[in-house]
Amino acid sequence: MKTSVAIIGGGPAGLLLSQLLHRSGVDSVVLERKTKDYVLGRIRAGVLERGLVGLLEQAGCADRLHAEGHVHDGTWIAQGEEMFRVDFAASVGTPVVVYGQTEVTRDLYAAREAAGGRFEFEVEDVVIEGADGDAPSVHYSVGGERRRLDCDFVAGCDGFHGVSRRTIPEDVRREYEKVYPFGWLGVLSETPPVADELIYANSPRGFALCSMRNEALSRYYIQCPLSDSPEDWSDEAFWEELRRRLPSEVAGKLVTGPSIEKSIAPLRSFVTEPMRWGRLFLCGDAAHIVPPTGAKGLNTAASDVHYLWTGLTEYYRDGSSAGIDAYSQRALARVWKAERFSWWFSSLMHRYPEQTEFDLKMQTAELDFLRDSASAQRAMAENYVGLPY
Ligand code: RFL
Ligand code: PHB
Repeated sequence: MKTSVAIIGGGPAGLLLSQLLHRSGVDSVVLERKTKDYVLGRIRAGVLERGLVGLLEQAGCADRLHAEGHVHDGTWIAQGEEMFRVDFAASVGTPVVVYGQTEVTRDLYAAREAAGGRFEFEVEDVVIEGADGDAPSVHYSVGGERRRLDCDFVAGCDGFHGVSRRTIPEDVRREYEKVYPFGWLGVLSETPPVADELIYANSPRGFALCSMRNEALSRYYIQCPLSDSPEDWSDEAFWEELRRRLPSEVAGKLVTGPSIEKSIAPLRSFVTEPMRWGRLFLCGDAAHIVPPTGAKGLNTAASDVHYLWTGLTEYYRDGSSAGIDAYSQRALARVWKAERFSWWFSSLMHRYPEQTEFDLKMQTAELDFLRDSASAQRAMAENYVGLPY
């Protein structure tokens, strides 16, 4: 098989890139390790920046997002029994949209299928060859049969555990990592959300987040030790702990019900540099991970896709390599700012095992400053709604 861009990974980054390239007249093939149903079953991000919404519009995949997504003009921050609101609309004039990653992925698959996009599912033993030369190829097995895809470029959109990043030689690659000493236990339930907007809560018992997917579907998280597993938490124990971490006024309104998904995600900050090696480009979680506080994971994958899509379009349309040559530097410049914001917001909201009395005072002072200062709120809002591409 032959194509212009071989895309490894059929998650949101790979699908969005494939669809945008298609709209620019550039051919691609998406290779995915799992089945489509498996990919659509993963419950992940829920908050979309304006940049991602704009890309989905350009991809021709935003109709359902506009019909069913919820525009949020602000968010609540709880500090023990107190709550204050950061008003995105008043601070920076831009909202965010609450629409699940699962739905984004579903819309992208539908668009690729309608356009006759080429996929290979359940691919195994993927090997990228010749990325440092002029004629790369991707080799993989499907149902025990070895196949070969020749291409001009390879886009490594295969997430944190994929093969693309590891294809870059170790002496070229530099990795930066911070592992946090806790995880997030997340629950999805068919109950009405406790509030119209998200609530990020800093409590003496640890962090909690009240989020949602729609009027009838809620997503809640609590900080938990890394040694916990979802089976350790009955639904009752989860709801009880969540209530204890929220201001009592909010806790009193919480509608509980059976969980339809329950999982624990560890928190990590990670960046690999560079994001390009020859004709191989890393995109999204394959190149970087952020802790979910601030909802930057999916949105940062989207900004990578923007830089790579525009670079490849310039290459095929104008014969210019300027955009692809600048890709790694442009993407990383924005990635590091998202890393900083996610690290800052995580540090502000969680309880750390080694936290001293002084550290706790610093957290309180920082939260007080955010509550009282219009410029601090503006800085937070600017980052939360997404820095420009
Ligand atoms: P994905 O979504 O991981 O997709 C990568 C795809 O590549 C496939 N793959 C391979 N395909 C072919 N060959 C191989 N060798 C392959 N190896 C892997 C995988 O099956 C998968 O389909 O990465 P992408 O597209 O870069 O998208 C990034 C986002 O998914 C990610 O940043 C966010 O979901 C992160 N994240 C969250 N972000 C938020 O903003 N808010 C959240 O609440 C949130 N929750 C989460 C998350 C990530 C999680 N992970 C990675 C475990 C919760 C979890 C559990
Ligand atoms: C979610 O709804 O899953 C969500 C929202 C905001 C975050 C993280 C996760 O910061």
